[in-house]
Amino acid sequence: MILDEQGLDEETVAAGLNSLLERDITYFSGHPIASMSTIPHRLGAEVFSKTIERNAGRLYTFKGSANIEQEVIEMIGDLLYLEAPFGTTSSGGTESNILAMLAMRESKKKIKKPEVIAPKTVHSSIDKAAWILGIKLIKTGIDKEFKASIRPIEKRISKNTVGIIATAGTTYLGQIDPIEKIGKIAIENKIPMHVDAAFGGFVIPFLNDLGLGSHSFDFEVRGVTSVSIDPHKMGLAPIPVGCLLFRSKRHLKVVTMKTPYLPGASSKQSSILGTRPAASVLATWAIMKHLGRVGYREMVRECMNRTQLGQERVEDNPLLKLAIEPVMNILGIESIEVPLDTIVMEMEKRGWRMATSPLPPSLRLVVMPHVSTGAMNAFFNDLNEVSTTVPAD
Ligand code: 0PR
Repeated sequence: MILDEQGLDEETVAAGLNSLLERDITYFSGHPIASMSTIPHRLGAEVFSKTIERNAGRLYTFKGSANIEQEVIEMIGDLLYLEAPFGTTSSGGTESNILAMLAMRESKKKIKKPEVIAPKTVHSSIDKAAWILGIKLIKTGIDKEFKASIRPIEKRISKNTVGIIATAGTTYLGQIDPIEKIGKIAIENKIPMHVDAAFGGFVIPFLNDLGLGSHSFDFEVRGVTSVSIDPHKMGLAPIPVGCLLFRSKRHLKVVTMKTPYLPGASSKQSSILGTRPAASVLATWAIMKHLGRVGYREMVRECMNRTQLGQERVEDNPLLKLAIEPVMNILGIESIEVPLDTIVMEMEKRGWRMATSPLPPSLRLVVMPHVSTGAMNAFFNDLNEVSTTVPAD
């Protein structure tokens, strides 16, 4: 591909782009069934497209956007039981986790060989953060329900520990670690604790409301010092937008950089990115204002209804097995007869976009709002065919 000397007319460009984009499998097809993103809410998409030039890295110029970012932080604080939140929006769960671990390292600056303890089910962005920040990551064991075990965490605490991490809505199974018990350990040892609720943050509060769970996972738990939550997952916002909240101002302060040549609010940045879109943050504000708790609760209810349907379809097939009773809208499906790789290959041939998890070896199904009842049934009809070695007649 070359950069043409003479530009092409708009129609030719659009036609070329469209023919290349035909290879994308969009959420509208229902086929991506292992994605944590979804079709953004219409209102959010509209706000996004009208505000694409706003820069959340230049908050002195974009003062309105700055206020709106703060209101998003406050609304999310309200959702997560934190009256006076200190935080920042980010580009997503990875950036939020890097910042949370940076805060841990910086708030215990005297420790020269910092270590963070995390159960082995944490998302790969925690490994990435440890790598970038020069932190030693100590992975601890899990129980048979794939939740963090407590004893191994306690055992690995040392004079070098700068933080403990737990997950509320694990990537593989949507499992929730025992946050309260880990929070106690954090308090007893005066260690910061971060909860990665990138996926679960917009799910668990509504599961609790719906009587589909009773989980304390956020700032309600005293030992929790930071929580990350992604509007661009179950918050229905357009990519990219995450959010990281701290309980104390001090933790935000240690991840804030001053840029002396920029005026006012622009001189302070708590994100890793410099220039970054405000559009997805503004879209988040609009979606949260428009949906309210009732709107999100209904969305979670619908996703859980379809998760239940998936659970029943797995239970109806003796050659499939659920890794755990689903906690949220994620299903981990084990295959008893046919190897997972074969199933994936066969399902991909039928148009599905699949993902597998290593722990336990299973197919991963994330029942996002775009995964309709029709898509669920079509998926399980195909899965029934490929999960057996007996050919269909
Ligand atoms: N925390 C949890 C629990 C996650 O599941 C994810 C995303 C992140 C953090 C990172 O979020 P961002 O992608 O917004 O940075 N997990 C997604 C998934 O597993 C996407 C993903 C996958 C991201 C692999 C990074 C990656 O290396 O579907």
